[in-house]
Amino acid sequence: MKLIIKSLALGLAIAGTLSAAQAADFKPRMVRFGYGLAEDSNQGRAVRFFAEELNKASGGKWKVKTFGAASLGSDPQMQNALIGGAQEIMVGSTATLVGIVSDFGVYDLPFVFNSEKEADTVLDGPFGQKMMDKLQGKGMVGLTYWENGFRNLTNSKRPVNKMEDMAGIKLRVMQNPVYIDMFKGFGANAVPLAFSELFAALETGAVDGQENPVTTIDSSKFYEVQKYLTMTRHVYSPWIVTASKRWYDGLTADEKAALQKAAIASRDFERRDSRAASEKSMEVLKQKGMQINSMSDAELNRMRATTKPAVDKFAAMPGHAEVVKELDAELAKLRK
Ligand code: TF8
Repeated sequence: MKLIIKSLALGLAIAGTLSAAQAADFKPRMVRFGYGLAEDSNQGRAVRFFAEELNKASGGKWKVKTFGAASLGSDPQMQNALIGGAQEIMVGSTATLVGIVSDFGVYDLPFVFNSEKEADTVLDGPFGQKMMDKLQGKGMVGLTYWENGFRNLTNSKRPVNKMEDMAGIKLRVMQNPVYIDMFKGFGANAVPLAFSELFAALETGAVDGQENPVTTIDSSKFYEVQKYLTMTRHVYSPWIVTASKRWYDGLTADEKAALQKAAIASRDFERRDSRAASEKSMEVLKQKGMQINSMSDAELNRMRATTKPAVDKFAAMPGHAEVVKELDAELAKLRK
C-alpha cells in the first residue's frame, strides 16, 4: 500500500514538471475550422496560425483541422453549421452575419471608419464586444475580429473615375441589404451572390465587377478576369472568428481560456500579416496588368452624400438607430 502511495506521489511530482498544457484540463477533440478564401491568402495563413496555437495549447489533445476555399460551404452555410453544431469554428465577413443579427450591418455603412487604427480601437473595445455578445442568443460565440480591409471596386467594363461610370455595371455584392442599397444608389446593378460563386460569375460574365480589399483581389486571382481597379475604400470590412455555441458550452474552463488566448494572438498576427500583404498585393495587381486609379476626395464625398438614403433605411429598422448612435459616439471619442 505504502509503495502504491509512494509511486502515486512520484507520478504526481512528474506530472507537475510537465508543461502547463498537459496539466490543464483539455479533452481530446476534433475541431473543424472553416473559411472562404483560398488557402494561400491572408485568411488562410491566420487560420493556420490559430489552429497551430490551439494544437500547441492543448498539448496535442485537440486536432484542429482547417478547411479553406469554402470547402465547408459559404459564410452563411458555415454559420448555420455552427448554430446546428455540425462545425466548431469559422471565420467570415461580419457583413454576412446580417441574416442572424441584422445589427452587424452597422459596420458596412459606407465611409464609417477613416483608418485601420480607428477600426482596431472600436472593434477591440466595448462596442465590438457588445456586438459579438449579440450572437450568443443565436447559437454563435464571437471570439475576435480580424482585418478583411478597406473595400475597393473592380470591373471588366471601364475605369471608374466618377460615380456615373458605375452606371449599369452588373456588380456582385455580399448578401447584405446595405451593399445592395448603396450600390444601387451609385447607379450600379447590384447582384447579391455568395463569395464562393464569385470567380465563376466574373469569368462567365454573369457579373461585370465586384468589390473587395486588394489582398482578396490578389489571392482570389480576380486580376485574371477583371481589368479595372478603383481605390474607393467605401467600407472597412472586418472578419469575425466565431465558434458554435453548442460546442463552446461543452468546453472546460481551461479550454475556453486557451481559445480566447489563441484568438487574441491570431488577431495580432492576422492584422500585421494582412497589412504587409496589402502593400505587396498592390504591386502584384499592377504587374498582372490591372489598370488602377484612385478617386478624388470631391468625388468620394459626392458618393458619400449619395448613400444617405441607404444609411437612413438601415437606421430606420428596429434597434438600429441605437446601434448607429453608439458607434458614432465611439468614433467621436477617437476623433476629438
Ligand atoms: C466577400 C467577403 C469575403 C469574406 C470571406 C469569404 O466579398 O469580403 O471575402 O466573406 O470570408 O464576400
